[in-house]
Amino acid sequence: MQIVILTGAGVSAESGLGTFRDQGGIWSRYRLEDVATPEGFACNPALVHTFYNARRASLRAAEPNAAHHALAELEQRHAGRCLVVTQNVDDLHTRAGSRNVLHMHGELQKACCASCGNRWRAADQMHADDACPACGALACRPDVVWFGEDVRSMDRILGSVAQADLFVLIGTSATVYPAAGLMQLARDQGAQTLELNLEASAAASVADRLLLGPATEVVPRWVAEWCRTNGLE
Ligand code: BV8
Repeated sequence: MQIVILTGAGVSAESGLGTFRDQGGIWSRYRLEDVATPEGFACNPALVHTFYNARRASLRAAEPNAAHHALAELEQRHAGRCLVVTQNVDDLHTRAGSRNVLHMHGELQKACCASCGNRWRAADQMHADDACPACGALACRPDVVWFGEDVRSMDRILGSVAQADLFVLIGTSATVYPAAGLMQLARDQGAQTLELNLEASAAASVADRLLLGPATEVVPRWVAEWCRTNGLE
């Protein structure tokens, strides 16, 4: 049984990391166009670095929550047939112990050079006049995917979705593509579909089953139920 799990900001909400579109979310405090597009970065790199420096600081103070740990435990028990595809740029799935994780929108803890493509672990604070450690260009940026940029590992994601027997959507509003279309794709290719969310996402009509509640409650409960049902005590 191949399981593909798509997570969004809701899985990290109870770790204290903000979501984007909820009441008081990140997009109510920053204009997406200013801080999450290449155009915004070209126009004001200092503002974009300030935005991501603040998010890196929040991440340093955050710990994985019961939802991250439950998904890591599921991967352990269901050896090698469980993939987490996350829209999140935080590293909480990995820090909880998940090994099979694809960051389709990049990683906050990494930096890259827009000139030579070099990648390295980001400093806590990045600045517009940082020089690339490899080529020296003043073209350092957070290693995240902005709007209008191609998402990462899409071939691997599509291959896994095509093989999925079960697709689980957790803590995402399903409003950003191509992530938002993955549950429909999985269903079209024969997978069972499940949504675990605080509120029903825009893709909820595609879910065979919908469990509403905070991730730290519904995710561990579902993992325990799934393991019991599949003889993985
Ligand atoms: C691309 C950067 C090809 C990193 C992000 C017109 C129509 C359709 C599509 C498009 C269009 N015009 C352009 C597009 C494509 C565009 C897009 O989809 N735009 C949208 C806005 C319409 N997509 C792209 O550009 C993507 N690239 O398509 O490339 C291309 C090339 C050229 C031109 C066009 C296309 C790139 C998308 C990646 C953008 N980068 N972030 C960062 O800073 O983080 S996206 C951003 O939104 C984050 O990555 C975030 O992960 C993502 C999705 O948000 P969610 O995770 O869902 O968070 P949200 O706040 O929305 O929802 C929270 C959820 O959690 C809710 O459901 C809530 O109920 C739940 N929740 C809250 N608390 C809890 C909880 N659940 C459980 N427990 C709780 N306690």
